[in-house]
Amino acid sequence: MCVTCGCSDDANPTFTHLAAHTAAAALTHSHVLADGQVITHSHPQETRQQTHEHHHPSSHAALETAPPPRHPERKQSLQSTALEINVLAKNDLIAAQNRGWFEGCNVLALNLVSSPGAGKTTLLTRTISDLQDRLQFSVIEGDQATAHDAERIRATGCGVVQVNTGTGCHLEAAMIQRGIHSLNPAANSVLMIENVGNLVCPALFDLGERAKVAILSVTEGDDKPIKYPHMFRASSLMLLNKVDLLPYVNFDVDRCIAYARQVNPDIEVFLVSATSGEGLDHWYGWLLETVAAP
Ligand SMILES: Nc1nc2c(ncn2[C@@H]2O[C@H](COP(=O)(O)OP(=O)(O)OP(=O)(O)O)[C@@H](O)[C@H]2O)c(=O)[nH]1
Ligand SMILES: [Mg+2]
Repeated sequence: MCVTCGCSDDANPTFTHLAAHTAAAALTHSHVLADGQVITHSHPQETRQQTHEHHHPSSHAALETAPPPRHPERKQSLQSTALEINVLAKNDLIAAQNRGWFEGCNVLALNLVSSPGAGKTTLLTRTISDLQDRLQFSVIEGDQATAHDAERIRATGCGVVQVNTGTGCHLEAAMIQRGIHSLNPAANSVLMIENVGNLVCPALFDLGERAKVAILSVTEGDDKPIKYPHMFRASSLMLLNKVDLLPYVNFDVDRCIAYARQVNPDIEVFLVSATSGEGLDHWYGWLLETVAAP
């Protein structure tokens, strides 16, 4: 469940490891139990159209067996708040496990966040192509549907797992844990995680990454950092992308940077164009420095 919008109550994530060309667990889905536990399993005999009943063990049996409350709405709201807290706590626990694994293997994991279409995949494919002689990359791609982005990453020769979140609007730590098992990133490599395009909910979910990198494109408006402050506060770096389009759009770069620093005084900012290549040296320099400074 997403504590911001509740979008993934019925999420049905699927994982596709393109390197192996298999739709792993195509019918696999996850349930969040009342105590925040996430259960992932599959029904091999079942088609997506069929409905089915689940009887999962719950350590929060009291929630299921309690008599009807006197004030059902208030009770429901309290239960929902408790569930949200548990979901985040569970996520944070798995994120800590992921972080420990990354640190143990000296893998730099970065969480790329932006609104849809800001240029995450374009920036990734360019970065991988330009730096593949110096760094080893693998990628976890998050999208609600399709493997389009994973196909683009695979064309660079890089190992990639596509996570389709179904109704979910963000990646969660458990999905990254599963992606790691499938990809098995090499020691001393870089794992790029492209989150689902959304400037709201991914800010809440720690994946175990070293840093969040926010990508904002100049076609989105210069006020986004102050309108969506949580994302820019949570990010170490903002890449202002599509600067090749600045002559054609009404976008005040200085105002945008001032807004970003207003919500996060420490945020670093680079102006880049993933298509023309302008400014990418700064991003590559940051990446190489971050790899070198565990
Ligand atoms: N002009 C220009 N276009 C860009 C730039 N970067 C990306 N684009 C274009 O923007 C569109 C979206 O790019 P993507 O890389 O798919 O964006 P994304 O953030 O991965 O999108 P989602 O995964 O759907 O959220 C594509 O048409 C890209 O060619 C850029 O620097 N300049
Ligand atoms: Mg993309």
